Amino acid sequence: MSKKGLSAKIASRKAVVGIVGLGYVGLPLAAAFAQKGFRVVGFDVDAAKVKALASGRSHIADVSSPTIREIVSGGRFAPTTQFSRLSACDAIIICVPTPLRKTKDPDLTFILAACEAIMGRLRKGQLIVLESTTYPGTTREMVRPVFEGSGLKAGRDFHLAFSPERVDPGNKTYGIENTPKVVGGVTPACGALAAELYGEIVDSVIEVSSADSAEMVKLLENTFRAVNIAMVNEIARMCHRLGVDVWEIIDAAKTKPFGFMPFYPGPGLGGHCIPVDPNYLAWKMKSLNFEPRFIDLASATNSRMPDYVAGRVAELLNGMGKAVRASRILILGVAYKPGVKDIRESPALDVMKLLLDQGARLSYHDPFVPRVSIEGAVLRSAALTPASIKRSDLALILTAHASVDYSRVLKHAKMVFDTRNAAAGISRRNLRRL
Ligand code: SAJ
Repeated sequence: MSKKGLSAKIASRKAVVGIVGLGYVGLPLAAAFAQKGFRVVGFDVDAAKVKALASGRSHIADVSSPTIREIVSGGRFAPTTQFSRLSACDAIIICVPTPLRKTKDPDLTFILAACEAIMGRLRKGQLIVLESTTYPGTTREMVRPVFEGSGLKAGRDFHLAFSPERVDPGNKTYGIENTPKVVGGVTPACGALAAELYGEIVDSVIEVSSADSAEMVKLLENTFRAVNIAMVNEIARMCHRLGVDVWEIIDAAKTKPFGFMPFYPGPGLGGHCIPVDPNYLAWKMKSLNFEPRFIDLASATNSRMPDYVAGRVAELLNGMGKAVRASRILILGVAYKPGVKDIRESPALDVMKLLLDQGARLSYHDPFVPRVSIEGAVLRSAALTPASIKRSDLALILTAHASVDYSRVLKHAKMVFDTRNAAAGISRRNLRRL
């Protein structure tokens, strides 16, 4: 099929869209295309996930099971593990994970596996888009050669682009439709076609000049966050040393109506985006003999926060005539950010490990996380009762879930160390803040 032919199928929403990877990025994307009238084939290697989706059950909080039931029963969404069906897709969007190896190097095995699956079914006229966050050059240097190994040429026989995912799990304000979508092709024609495809489901498409540029846009967005979070974590340590309240400082600074954007200190950097994405850029730059000093400094600064928090806890306990060893510490919040159950890279786990290593007796309460395993021990979220609060020598707030009653914690606790300003506005003699 020619570019014109695919363009027409996109415009008439008759194009069959394949989504490879049905996680927090792929499944909402599949639902968005299906709800706009496209036929979508969702590919995943996890047969259990596929089976559940086929029976109308969603495993992603941002896509409801009724939505899945509706698009599956309406014949708009077909979840499958049969990658042979890729040949029937006119457009294929790759939404697989891009984690880091233990060595902090990029792990592109999932992208490679997806490309190899597509490679075997690549045919003239298809549009392939990579959404997985990766270093600049991946689409052009790695993905394109894999596909051109078929003898087909990008920009002539098939089309290839990159478009960074901007899914923010749990965000009730911004979803796929109203979040501008950046797109860049390995050729201008590729970029234009990808822009047409996304233009059918999002309000605004931002086309940039190349796939490399689109890859870099995403890394700028998330490196911006990692560096600013690191900076404010260092400011917090400065403020403590200076005897001023960092939360008061930030609240006053953010009254500046221009030229300032607040970030907040905490026990460290969690999640599967912000601690990971900047390392993809750092890795690429080091391969070009360029020293990514801001990224390295931010990573070191953020990684040091769990130790800093554990040190402050020890100081507070010492002030109460106690050692960390044998002290009962009630942890409030283990998820990586408020309102989510995700504990990936959560700094709370690092703090808990440090305190356990010093002999503390930990309990925790997190309404979103029923159990965690730390150092081989399984801890279960305890009910937050006056008794459980009173029993602790210190309550340590690490994630500020909105559903927790912090004034109640302060009422019954001997001491509260609040690393998230969860108890903002409450001043009590037994409250200390980061
Ligand atoms: N954090 C701080 N201080 C801050 C902001 C965040 O310590 O001022 C910590 C959080 O507690 C968390 C980590 O940083 O542990 C990451 O938090 P995040 O707010 O960046 O949330 P994420 O990881 O879910 O990031 C996602 C990203 N979305 C995409 O990559 C598509 C990010 O670009 C979004 O800006 C972010 O959501 C968001 O704004 O919610």
